[in-house]
Amino acid sequence: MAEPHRISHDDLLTRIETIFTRAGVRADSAKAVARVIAAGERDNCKSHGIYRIEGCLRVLAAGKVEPDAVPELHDSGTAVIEVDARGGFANPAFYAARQALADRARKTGIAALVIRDCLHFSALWHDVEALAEDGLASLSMCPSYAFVAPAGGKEPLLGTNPIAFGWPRPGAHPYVFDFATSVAARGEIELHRRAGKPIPEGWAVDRDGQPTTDPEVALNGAMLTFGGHKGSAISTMVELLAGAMLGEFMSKEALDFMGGASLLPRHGALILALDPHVFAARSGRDPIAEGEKLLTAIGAQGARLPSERRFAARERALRDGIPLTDAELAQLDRFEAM
Ligand code: NDP
Ligand code: PYC
Repeated sequence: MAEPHRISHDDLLTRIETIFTRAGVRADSAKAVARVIAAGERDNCKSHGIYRIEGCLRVLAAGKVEPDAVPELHDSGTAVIEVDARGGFANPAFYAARQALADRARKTGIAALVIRDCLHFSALWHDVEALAEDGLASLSMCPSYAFVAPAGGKEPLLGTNPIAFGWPRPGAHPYVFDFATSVAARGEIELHRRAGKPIPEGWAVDRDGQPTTDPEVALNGAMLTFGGHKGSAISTMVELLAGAMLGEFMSKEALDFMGGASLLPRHGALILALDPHVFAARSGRDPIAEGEKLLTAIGAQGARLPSERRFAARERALRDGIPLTDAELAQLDRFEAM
C-alpha cells in the first residue's frame, strides 16, 4: 500500500481555516470550526475530521447556517448561562462562553451552558477536554437528526445523540469518553458507504425493520441504539434535556426544519460543568486523587481507558504529521479552489 501523505497539524488547521473564510465564514468562527475539524484528523477521528468540510459547505451554500453570526452571551449570574449561536456554528458559541461557564462552576460547584440555535456537526470530546483543562468535570450532550429507531420500534425518531464526559487528571490526559448513543455515528456509516464496505451487523435495520449490513440501505432505514433499551433510554434523555428542556429542537424537528438529511442539523446543546473540589470540600478528601485510584486500577488490569487511542494518535500526528490519503488531499485542494 502507498505511504500516506503527511501534513503538520498547523498546516492542516490553516488550510481548513482558509476554506471556511473563503466560503464567507467570519474569521473567528472559521478558526473555531477549523480547530475541531483539524483536531479530529489529528486524533484519527475520521467521522468528524475533514470529511465534515463538505457537509458544512453544503449547509453554507444552502443558506441554512449564518456565516457571520456573532454568538451572544446571556449571563444573569445564575447557574444557567446561555449563549445564542444565532444560527451559526456551535463551536464559536462554546468558545465564547467557555470562560464564563468555568468561572461559574468554580464559584457555585455546578453550572450549565445552554447553546441555542447552532449548527452542530462536530465531536463533543473537544469541549469536555477543554473544560478538563480548566480543572472541571463535565457532561455534554445534544440531539441531532431523527435517524435512529427507539428499542422495539423501527421508525427513525431519535437522533444519534452524542454524550461526552470529561474528568481532569493531574499531569495526564483527562479521562474522556464521547460517543453516539446509536451503535455507531452516522458519519461512520457514510464512510463505509463511500469505501464500498459493508457495515457490521447490529448497526441498522432496513425500512421494514430487518437487519442490514448494506450502508446505503442503513442510511435509508433506521440506525439502532447501543445497548438495546439502555441506549434507547439514554438517547431519549438527551432529547428531553438538550431538546425539550431547552425549548430547542428535538431530532425529529431538526430534521423537518432542514427539510431532509442532506444538510447538517440545527438545534441546541447542553453542557454541565462541575468543580469536583467544591463537591468534595466538606469530605476532607481530594476528589482528583480519589479518582486517580480508580483510573490507575483500570489501567493496571490491562484495560484501556476511553480516548487512549485518540491521545496516542495525537502524539504520533504531532511527531510525524497527520496521515492523509490522496483522496483527502485532493478534497482539500478542491475546497480551497472553490
Ligand atoms: P466510538 O465508538 O468511535 O468511540 C466511543 C468512545 O469509546 C471513545 O471515547 C473511544 O475512545 C472509546 N472506546 C472505543 N473503544 C474502546 C475500548 N475498547 N475501550 C475503551 N474505550 C473505547 O464513537 P462513536 O462512533 O459512537 O462517535 C464518534 C463521534 O461522533 C463522537 O466524537 C461523537 O461526539 C460524534 N457524534 C456527533 C454527533 C453530533 O450531532 N454532533 C452525533 C453523533 C456522534 P477512542 O477515541 O480513544 O477510541
Ligand atoms: O455522525 O451521527 C453523526 C453526526 C450527526 C451530526 C453530526 N455528526
